[in-house]
Amino acid sequence: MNVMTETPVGTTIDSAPYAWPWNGDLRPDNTALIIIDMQTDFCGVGGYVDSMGYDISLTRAPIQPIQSVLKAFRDKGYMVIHTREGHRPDLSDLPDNKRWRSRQIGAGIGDPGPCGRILTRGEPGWEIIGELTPEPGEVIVDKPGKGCFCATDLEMILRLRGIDNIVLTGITTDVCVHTTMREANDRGFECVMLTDCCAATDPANHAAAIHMIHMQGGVFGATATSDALLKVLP
Ligand code: C5J
Repeated sequence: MNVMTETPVGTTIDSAPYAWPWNGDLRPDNTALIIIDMQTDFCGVGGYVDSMGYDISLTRAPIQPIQSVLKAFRDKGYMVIHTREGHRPDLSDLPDNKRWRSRQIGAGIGDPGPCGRILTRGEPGWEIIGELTPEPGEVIVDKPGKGCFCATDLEMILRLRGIDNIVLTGITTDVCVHTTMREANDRGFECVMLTDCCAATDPANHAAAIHMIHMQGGVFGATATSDALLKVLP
């Protein structure tokens, strides 16, 4: 029988292009929620995304669905990880080309803005938004890049906790979430992206990012809605 058509024993969710996780092994002990870059710089007034002229109502739309997933994961004892994109105040971890590009669009990383220095650690804009404030005991990963595994200790933290499955939420679907999903998939983690818990600065890019995941039988994993996950979360 084709592996894709086998029904795994255990718990799976209504996801595409296959019932996730692939082996039905979905438990609090082996599954982590990652909430990516829900910072004022990405979804607050005067932050990086706002300064670039993009519509922050798009990047704010996932806040409420993420809150629901976060509550369920906390209540059931799952691992929760938050990430923040940002650079050291001395900008020693900011590549010149990244800074140059951000200045081309009027939101220079490290430059002063309405929420402090843009995408700079310790500044108000870099903080995680109040609606999704991490609780004591939850891991916070600071990253200088788009992917959460690049130049961070995330992989070590996941391996030490015995995590196999990763539930991806946050912003933006096509940049930091997608990059992280690809990095995690290459490391052997089983990933699902919750479509209503992610957003892009362009809805077409959000849709395209989902479509890419569905290729090749789930080339990076699967996608689902938060409702589909919450309905069966053990
Ligand atoms: C971007 C992110 N888009 N969190 N960062 O620059 O996706």
